[in-house]
Amino acid sequence: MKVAVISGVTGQDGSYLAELLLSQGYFVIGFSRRVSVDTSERIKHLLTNANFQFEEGDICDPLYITELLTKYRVEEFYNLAAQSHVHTSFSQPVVTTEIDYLGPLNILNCIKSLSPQTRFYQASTSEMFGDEYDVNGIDESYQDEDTHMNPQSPYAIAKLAAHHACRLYRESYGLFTCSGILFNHESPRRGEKFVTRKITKWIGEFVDFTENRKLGELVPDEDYIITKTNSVKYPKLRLGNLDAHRDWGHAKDYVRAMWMMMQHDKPDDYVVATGESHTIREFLDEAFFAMNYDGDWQDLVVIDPKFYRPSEVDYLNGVYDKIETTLGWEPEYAFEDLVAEMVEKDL
Ligand code: GDR
Repeated sequence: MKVAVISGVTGQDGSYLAELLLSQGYFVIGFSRRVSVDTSERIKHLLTNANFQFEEGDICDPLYITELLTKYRVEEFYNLAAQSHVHTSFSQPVVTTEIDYLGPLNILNCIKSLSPQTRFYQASTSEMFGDEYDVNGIDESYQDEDTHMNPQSPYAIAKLAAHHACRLYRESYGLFTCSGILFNHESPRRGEKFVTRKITKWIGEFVDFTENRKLGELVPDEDYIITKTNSVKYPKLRLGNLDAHRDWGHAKDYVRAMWMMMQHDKPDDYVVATGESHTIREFLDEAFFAMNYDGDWQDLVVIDPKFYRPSEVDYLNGVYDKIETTLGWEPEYAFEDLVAEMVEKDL
């Protein structure tokens, strides 16, 4: 039985990947770092599976990784653990660098010394492109594996360092290392601080609160949604920059891409994206459409400078030709279906 390790198994991607690997007959060891609250919500249904082992461990701890690699014959190691919130990385740059760069570097060193046959997957990100893009013959902007990278946050800088470490250990020591340059990927399991889930969760709670009461005409107010009859008073949805473009895919599609990279005979780096870019405004259009709201969502949303970042990534639109040609991967979920699924789950 193949043994796979997933760091950050309690996250959105970790939980979907664990399900996929178990369905493929793997023995899966998933770990995440100890915190005082229960974070196992997304993997609760896997805890009774005899082929799934959940542990507490930290990617930055050489002893833990050493013991893992000596105790088990690990064939595939997926590093999904990260401080993954871009905005947070501006206020916690050092911790972000420790987790997002020194963590994978620690794993690579342990693999190199103790278990060089172990295949390693690194969760790289479209944030590494920062403000860079290329332009094609029909004037469309895009990013692919050859686009120059100019990271715009401490998070992206740490991820880019790890991306290069991964390539270096492949080229210098012959390790099987792959980096997936994943564009934004969402699902009903997405963390509540990321913009898509923040929106759909707010919609779910708002609908619950109003209990089908028709809003009708609203009293103008900066912070609250107030109906003329006063039957509803509810805090507005507070968001930052609505004009950034993101290429949003479904996390389920993206963990399949991770696994496919690790099955190929040659390790490499791949962009994983949908090739479709939307603004946050367009996500809001689609989400309020899915909830059947008949008014103007702008009456329910307030722009709060608190959610603006010191530096923004304005435009992301990935070309996934390389992974499609080499591995036969393509996304199955359309943008509209993704938003509808997220809204439906939160309703
Ligand atoms: P991102 O995801 O930074 O792209 O990174 P996020 O959902 O946080 O932001 C997307 C865009 O929405 C704008 N925005 C807001 N974002 C948040 N979180 N909260 C808000 O209230 C808000 N209002 C507007 C942001 O400014 C941004 O432009 C995600 C993470 O999962 C990374 O870990 C991963 O590497 C990349 O996707 C690919």
